[in-house]
This record gives sequence, C-alpha cells and structure tokens, in this order.
Amino acid sequence: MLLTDYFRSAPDLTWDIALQCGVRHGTIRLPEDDEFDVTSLTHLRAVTERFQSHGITPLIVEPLPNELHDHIKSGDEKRDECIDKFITLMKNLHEVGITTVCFNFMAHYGWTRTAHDLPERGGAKVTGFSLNDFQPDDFTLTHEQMWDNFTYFVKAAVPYAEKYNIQLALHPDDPPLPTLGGVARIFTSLDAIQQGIHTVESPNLGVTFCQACYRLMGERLEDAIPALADKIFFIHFRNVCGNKTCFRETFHDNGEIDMAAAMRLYLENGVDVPIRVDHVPTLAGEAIGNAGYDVLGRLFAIGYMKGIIEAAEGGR
Ligand SMILES: [Mn+2]
Repeated sequence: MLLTDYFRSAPDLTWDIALQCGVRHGTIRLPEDDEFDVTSLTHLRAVTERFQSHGITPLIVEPLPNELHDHIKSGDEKRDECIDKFITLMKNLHEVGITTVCFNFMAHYGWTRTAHDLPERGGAKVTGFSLNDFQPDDFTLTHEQMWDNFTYFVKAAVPYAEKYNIQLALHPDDPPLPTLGGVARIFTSLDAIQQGIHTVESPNLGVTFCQACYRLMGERLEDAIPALADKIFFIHFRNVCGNKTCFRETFHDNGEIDMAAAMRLYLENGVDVPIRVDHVPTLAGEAIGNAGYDVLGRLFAIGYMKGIIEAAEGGR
C-alpha cells in the first residue's frame, strides 16, 4: 500500500504531521478561490511544487473541483464547458505527475452529515447522520437523470483519461441512500457501482473504495473487495457504526468493520494502491474546525493504519 493523506493546497499542520508519521504522498484538494484557474498548468504547477518543496509528492486529486462537478452532476447548461475544462485539467495533471482523480457523483448534496459533535470514546467528537434530522431543500433530480448525467460525463471524459493516463476513481454515495430529499442517488450498492464503472469499458475507470460506505450499503467487504479488486485505484480506510439511515463515524479501531481483516482482503486480492485514512474524530483540546479532518485524530489513525498494513504485508 502507498500511504497518502488528504491535504488542502495551503500548508498547515496536517502537512507536517503526515510527514512526521512517514506519509510522503499527497491526496490533494485543489484551491477553490477565484484566483485559481483549474485550466492553468502554471497555477497547477505552483500548487504541486509547493507540496514537493515541502517533501510531499501529490498523486491524487480529490474531489473533482466542485466548480466543475456541480454542473456536470446536475447536467445543467454549463455542463459541456465544465467537461472541456476537466479534460484540460487532466492533461495538466498528467504534466505534473498526478495519476488519479477521486470523484463522486452525488448531486447537490455531497457527503452529508446531520451532526458534527457526537460523542465517541473518551469524549472525542465525531460526525454522524440521521435521516430523521435531515433537512431537505427543493432541489430535484431523478434516478434516470442521474444515470444519464453520469453516462454523458464518462463517455466524454474517459477517452481523455486514457489519452492522458489519468485514473478516474468513483467514490460511492455517502450516505448510500436511494434519495436525499428530492435528489436521487445512484451509487448506493455494489451492483450499481459495477454498472457505473462498466458504462464505458476502460482500464482508466474504476473506484475509490471507501470501505465504510460499502459497509453502510449493507455489502460484505468479503464480497465487495474481491468483486472490485482490479478496479480499486484508491482506498479510503474508514470505520463506522450504524446503518445507512442512522450512523456515526468512529475511531478507526472502534467501529463495526474488522480493519485488519479488511487489509488482508485487499492484499489477498492483489489490491496494492494508494490509501488514506478517512474521517477522524476531533480530540481533546481541539476545536471542531473541519469535522472529520481535524489534526490530532489523524495522528492516531495514520499510526493505526500503518501498523495494520505492516502486519498484513509482513505476514504474506
Ligand atoms: Mn470516503
């Protein structure tokens, strides 16, 4: 496994802590301010060189910038323009050595939580979701529209992903509910994911295996990991407890997934790809700043994940 962590594009404590934990590769979020032009190679180079000068090699972009993706997912009048910009972005990513884009196809509502301060072990705070507490707005999209918009996107983008050798790694819907408010969600089961990544047959179209989402779908990791093995481009190492209508995040060692068994499943099925910890608790002494992505929880999570990887790899 290749260790990465999730970094914003301006240096902060997470950059130093990850490096100190032995993480040298980056899953990066591109800048979202008006100054950053997603089609500019010069702008992209400035971002990646900042990481490199800090000792971090960016490998993955996550997510596909919302300024593009929102139009693509909802299929509005700016869709074609945004797909063209994304194609230019892929060309530029190839130039700077980035291999993978982690994208999702959740329209309007992204990953959604209804609480950000639920108690976890020892008073740590985690995010959670309860359908009863979810407040929808008036936005609507049908399942047919979502499938049409996804198909339109991959048919347009995948040939260029192949040309520029970029892996497009589809993240499942989180939470994996059939609808949120009036908005259909389509990537909520293993079968649907399989259908999605075979819409266009390409070695460059696969998945980000966010293992807690699959768990919440009701899928068994013992089935899902082997079924997707040759399509897993990237792993989100994450634990959770509950079900898709009511769940909360946990410490990585304190949820319902057997994390060591999951790691063995990846390796037994030949899945040896970039990986990162996903959604960590906020710990004592920290304010909830960026729930799920605060700093101290990463220390524990990265160390725990490294231990499991070493045990699994050493035991092979
Ligand atoms: Mn994830």
